[in-house]
Amino acid sequence: MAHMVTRIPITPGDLTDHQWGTDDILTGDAFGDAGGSMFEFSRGGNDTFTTGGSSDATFYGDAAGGMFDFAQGGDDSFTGLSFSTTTAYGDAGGDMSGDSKGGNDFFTGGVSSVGNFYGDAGGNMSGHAQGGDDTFTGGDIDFGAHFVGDAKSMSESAKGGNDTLTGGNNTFTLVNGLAPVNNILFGDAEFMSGSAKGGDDTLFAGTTVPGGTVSNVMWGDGQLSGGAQGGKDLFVFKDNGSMTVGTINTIEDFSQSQHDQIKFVDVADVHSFNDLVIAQSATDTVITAGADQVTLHNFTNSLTANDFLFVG
Ligand SMILES: [Ca+2]
Ligand SMILES: [Ca+2]
Ligand SMILES: [Ca+2]
Repeated sequence: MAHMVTRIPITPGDLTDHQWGTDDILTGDAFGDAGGSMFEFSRGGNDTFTTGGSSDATFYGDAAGGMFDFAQGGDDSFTGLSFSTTTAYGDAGGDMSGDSKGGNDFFTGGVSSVGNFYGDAGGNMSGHAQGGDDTFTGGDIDFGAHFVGDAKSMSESAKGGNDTLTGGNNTFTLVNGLAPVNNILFGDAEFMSGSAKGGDDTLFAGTTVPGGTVSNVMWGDGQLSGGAQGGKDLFVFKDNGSMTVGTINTIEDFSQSQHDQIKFVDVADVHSFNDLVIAQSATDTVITAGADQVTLHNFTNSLTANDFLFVG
């Protein structure tokens, strides 16, 4: 027997059964599909959130509440958002549990904003919840990006998606001049416990024009406890002409057993492992690559050529 699928316009309530949200184009504070939660076999539509503003704003790709049972988020796009503080959740503002699944969402930071973006859930992912493969681009963010690939926290058997996160760049703007841009990037979640498993994420450091400051704090996975496991993550430091990643870059959870790697792209005079200067400083390892520097926090193993990739 075929299930009755009904497309439901944006509702302030819940989506249940086989209800499926419509595909919408939205401006200002908004949720893409449900103001409540999503249950059973409900699905979110593929929504587009656009347009800037001046105050703070919050966006939910699918549900402002949680996603439970077999609920599935749509593939949503957040772009052109230029509020003072923009908070966006790719799928659910709250928790995801059961066999719920996040969609593959796209986030782009706007000028003069702080971006707090969560690829899937603003709360905890538990049960067998699965994050989507989300893409974050900081763009010319004025003060900083706080990007989390999947959820605020992950527990039980939740699994993170394979996400791509690019920090914001420090370019001169009328609002901020050249004040520091601070990026904090988590490939999966701020806290991971139980049997949670991180995805294979790619993190790009943000850059700055000469005379400016950018800092990049990068977590391939997040803070692990219990039996939680990290994925195979790639950390990319890419200079763009006179715009560089600078020296205030830290990788908080670099792991050789997880096969993490560090990639330098178009860094002047850096073409191979032999061009790096590697030194230990207390419990950290400091990698100097030309004019750029990356510090591996709480890492004192020997680095080898296998830990690095080079382009340019
Ligand atoms: Ca949606
Ligand atoms: Ca997502
Ligand atoms: Ca992830």
